[in-house]
Amino acid sequence: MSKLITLQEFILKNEADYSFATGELSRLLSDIAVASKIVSRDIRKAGLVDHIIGAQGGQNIQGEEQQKLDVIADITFIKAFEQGGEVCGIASEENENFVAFKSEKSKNGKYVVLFDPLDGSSNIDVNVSIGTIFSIYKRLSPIGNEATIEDMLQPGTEQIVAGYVLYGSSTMLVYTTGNGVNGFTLDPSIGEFCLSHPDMKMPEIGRLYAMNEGNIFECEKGLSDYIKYCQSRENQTGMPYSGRYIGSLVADFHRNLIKGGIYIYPDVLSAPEGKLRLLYECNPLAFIAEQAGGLASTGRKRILDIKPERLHQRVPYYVGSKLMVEKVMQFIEATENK
Ligand code: P6P
Repeated sequence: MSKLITLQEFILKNEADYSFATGELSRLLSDIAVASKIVSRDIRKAGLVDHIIGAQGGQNIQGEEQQKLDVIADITFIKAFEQGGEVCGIASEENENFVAFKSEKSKNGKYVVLFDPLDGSSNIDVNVSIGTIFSIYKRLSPIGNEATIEDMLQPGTEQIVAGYVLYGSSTMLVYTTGNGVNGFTLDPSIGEFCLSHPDMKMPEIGRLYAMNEGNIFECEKGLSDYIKYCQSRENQTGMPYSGRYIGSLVADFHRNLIKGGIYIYPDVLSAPEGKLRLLYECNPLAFIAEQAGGLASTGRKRILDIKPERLHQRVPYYVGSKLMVEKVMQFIEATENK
């Protein structure tokens, strides 16, 4: 039986991966792990404690009805970042503006974190897996000052850490520091994340495509042609792919990371820029995808190269197995060049 390696041990063992860190980043990753355990605990009891389940009654910046767990998760992560002292500011799906922490300790923090505290939260009431997505950057503004908007609007190529927590049949934390992707499963009996998926690699091709096909008549022809290709025997595997759409990005992404597949959320009439947010959904998962051998594109350009202009900027999103993302881009280009 292989030795049990906890997340803590793994972080310390790999601290040399990021030369400029002198322990702060390790502490920040540990803070994220603790906050994830708290959120996992709250989610696991959501069905039992009626004061949690259901809508909070407010709306977030996206105009989406806030579930109580959204708000609780957002507060839990913000507290962890503010109290840890490694982070000078954050941006989150649940907050219209970025938050620059005010304490002297936080103003000396080296990092900013952009995160979606609970993506897919509309699935909470129907007991479908949901997730947290996070992205860590080195601050650009001078240490000792408050964080600035420029700290938040960095291209995805500048990420130093990206990760997600999947609250599924088990709770998993998957992250990269730019040296591959590793997955940890929470063992509730000891309260530790344990290394369960070392050096994760996304299969070059898979037979699963994840898209809300209710949008099929609203998307561009190149994409609808690609979906027909997936459903035919003309595709790269010679067998029709299976449509698998959970409606929860982290769950769909994680399945494709393990089995191979593609997740698609295009620009459609009802969402002309796409639905997913660049900074705290698309960029972190794009970093992980590329580190695992996959790709992430708008259908025309690499996600990580985009220079962000707004905190809650949306982009069309194609992410997953390399050969599948390349193929849909060929379909889109072919239609454009007709
Ligand atoms: P639709 C959840 O709100 C989310 O951001 C992703 O987790 C999910 O993949 C997508 O939106 C679902 O959107 O329009 O298909 O319901």
